[in-house]
Amino acid sequence: MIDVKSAYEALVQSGIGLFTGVPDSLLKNFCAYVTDTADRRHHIIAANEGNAVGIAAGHYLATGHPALVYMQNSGLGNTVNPLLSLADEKVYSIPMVLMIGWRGEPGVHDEPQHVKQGEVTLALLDAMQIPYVVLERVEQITTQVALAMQRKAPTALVIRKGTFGSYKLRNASHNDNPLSREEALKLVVDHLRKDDVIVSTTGKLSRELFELREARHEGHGHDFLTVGSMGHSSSIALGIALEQPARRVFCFDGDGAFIMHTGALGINASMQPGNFYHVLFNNGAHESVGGQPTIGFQLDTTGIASASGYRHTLSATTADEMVSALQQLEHLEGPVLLELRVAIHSRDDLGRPTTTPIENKEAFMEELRMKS
Ligand SMILES: Cc1ncc(C[n+]2csc(CCOP(=O)(O)OP(=O)(O)O)c2C)c(N)n1
Repeated sequence: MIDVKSAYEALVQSGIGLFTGVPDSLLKNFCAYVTDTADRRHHIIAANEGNAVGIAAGHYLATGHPALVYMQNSGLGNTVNPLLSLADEKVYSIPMVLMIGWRGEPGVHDEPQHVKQGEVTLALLDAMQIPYVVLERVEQITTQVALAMQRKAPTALVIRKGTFGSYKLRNASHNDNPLSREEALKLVVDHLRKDDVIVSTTGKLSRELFELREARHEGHGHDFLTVGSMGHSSSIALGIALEQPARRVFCFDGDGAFIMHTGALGINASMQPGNFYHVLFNNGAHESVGGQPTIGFQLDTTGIASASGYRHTLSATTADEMVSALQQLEHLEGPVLLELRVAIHSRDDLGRPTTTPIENKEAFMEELRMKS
């Protein structure tokens, strides 16, 4: 086990000038240490992992120092283009070090969305010709930074579950919103019509929705749980809404996911689906992977939606405001964005879906067939 302080110090001493990335539960302790230790200008939680590669490239151009780009292996896909067409030796040859949380490592039990990603993580790095080590000793950090500088190209540190020792975040994000995400979710589900369908985002929101349906004995056929593919739920909902005009299609989004691919909003709006309702559960954090802050409350999310062309936007914080907004929704034609400002909280005993993604898809498609 590597102590996060030693890892951080090894990175800084070997010349890493900036930390940027998207948090991951396997990197939770490391990210917490960076949040508490690096100054605000030198730690940037990015919109998506490709965004972080861009920031790292800019940092190198301006300073000659490499940056560390941290991510879950799910985020590798978001980095492929800037790694190969910007940082690669055959283009601008820009050194940086990737720190990649290896979810779904073969032989280690993990959720379905991580299995294939885990199987191909090392092969993806091989295909991109990025030299990597699976981190076991702190000295490997120094070597990988030196290698990035010597090759003037990206190198990687692959992080297994349990690699880093524990660390408790001192500067944890906090907000004063009265309702938890799960309480707000219950209010929304209370206001749904029988035929409404939901596409819910990656992380604990989908797990809470699954448990709520179980508790209410309602089945899961109305819900598509986007267990992976963070940031794409509203696009999935758009694809459905356009083909199912007779029913309301909801996207239940998180702020981290919303920010990850905000361009999707303009595309959603450009099609003007009258049956499209985008509910953003904004807690200003990546709560599902450790509560690291997002820019959720610095952004005018309803302003972005209106400027993108959504027909109506609403924002609510208290239970009364949420109920009133949900009642208004009954009379509003989409596309609508409803922002629900919620606390950073989840239950310790929150379970995971007990059905497989394929079962979820089949039940959902069966429901869609009934009204198409
Ligand atoms: C491309 C990608 N990057 C990172 C992750 C890891 N991840 C899973 S859930 C999550 C946080 C989601 O935050 P948000 O949308 O704000 O929802 P919250 O958990 O706060 O409700 C992250 C970063 C991922 N699944 N996919």
